[in-house]
Amino acid sequence: MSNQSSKGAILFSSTTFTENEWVSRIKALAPDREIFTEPHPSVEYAFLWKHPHGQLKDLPNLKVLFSLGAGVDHILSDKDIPNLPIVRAISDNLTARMSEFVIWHVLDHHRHGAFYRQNQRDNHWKDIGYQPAAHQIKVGILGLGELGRDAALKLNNIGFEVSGWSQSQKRIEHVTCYAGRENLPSFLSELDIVVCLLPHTPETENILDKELFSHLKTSGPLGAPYLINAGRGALQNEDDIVEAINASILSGASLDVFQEEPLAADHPFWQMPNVTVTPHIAADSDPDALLLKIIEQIENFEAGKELVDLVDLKRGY
Ligand code: NDP
Ligand code: OXD
Repeated sequence: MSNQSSKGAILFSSTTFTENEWVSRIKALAPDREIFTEPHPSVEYAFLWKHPHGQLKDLPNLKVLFSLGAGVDHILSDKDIPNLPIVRAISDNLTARMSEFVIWHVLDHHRHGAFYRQNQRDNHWKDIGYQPAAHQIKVGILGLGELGRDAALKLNNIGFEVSGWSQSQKRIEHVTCYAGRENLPSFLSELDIVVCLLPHTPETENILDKELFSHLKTSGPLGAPYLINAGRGALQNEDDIVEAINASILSGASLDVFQEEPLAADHPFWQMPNVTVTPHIAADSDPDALLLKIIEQIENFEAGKELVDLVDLKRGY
């Protein structure tokens, strides 16, 4: 697994990514570095996606932790992480993939995809009646960071009326921006489609619950609003989502992330006709694009430059 070198060694650690595939990609991009898949005292950089917790605590030469995803909850939930800079994945490739996912599902709800798929299964030629245009549909994005902002701009380009909500006030052309908990109810009260692209932090955990749904309007051009969550499963109260759909508080949902992944085979979501389940693939992006950026960062760091895309440990994202 290793080749001799004086350049900083890398630890690749993941409980879910295919080790051989990732290690061979890292080797190809950083042929002059040792690569370990188990903790080793010479390791200087850790590439992490859901690593076994506790593994990083006694590595004397470790300098930087790199998340192989945009989210860093998988690192920060390890009580034994050393106090070192954490760099998260930000790449145009990943951002573009997420926007594809969001647009796919917004359009599916806007154009009543679940209704027409069911009619096809029933050999039933029937239209929905009046089909509103994109400009009549209000899409709101929880989270206006790297991913939310790009999705907002692209949805606006298609013609949707777009708003967004974040911690700090944003200014984005053609997008109505709300900030702070106190403005969450008024943001929600207008929406036909709610898209969640928040990180998982203590403040956002379980935010998609019945209290939040109580601020949604009860009807609009699509009927009750739809929910799309591609942030994290820990953001959603799954019982409340099932209940809200059964009570027609939500018309349906597209869910890419779950409290427990993989989603249990007996979870009600699988059988709900107006719920689309995808297996955490929303921003399934090119590993080489992510790795190339990380290796470049390491080279720059070793040349004395500042790290970029750092996690703010106080905010937790
Ligand atoms: P960013 O850190 O760039 O953006 C996060 C956004 O959420 C910011 O606008 C931030 O506000 C806002 N936010 C955070 N906490 C709060 C809060 N308490 N109240 C209001 N707004 C809040 O993250 P990304 O856009 O890069 O990624 C977002 C998340 O998407 C990731 O953390 C990850 O969980 C998820 N993800 C999922 C993927 C998938 O395949 N399903 C793939 C990639 C990411 P502010 O701007 O003011 O700081
Ligand atoms: C990520 C993810 O955070 O894939 O990048 O969920």
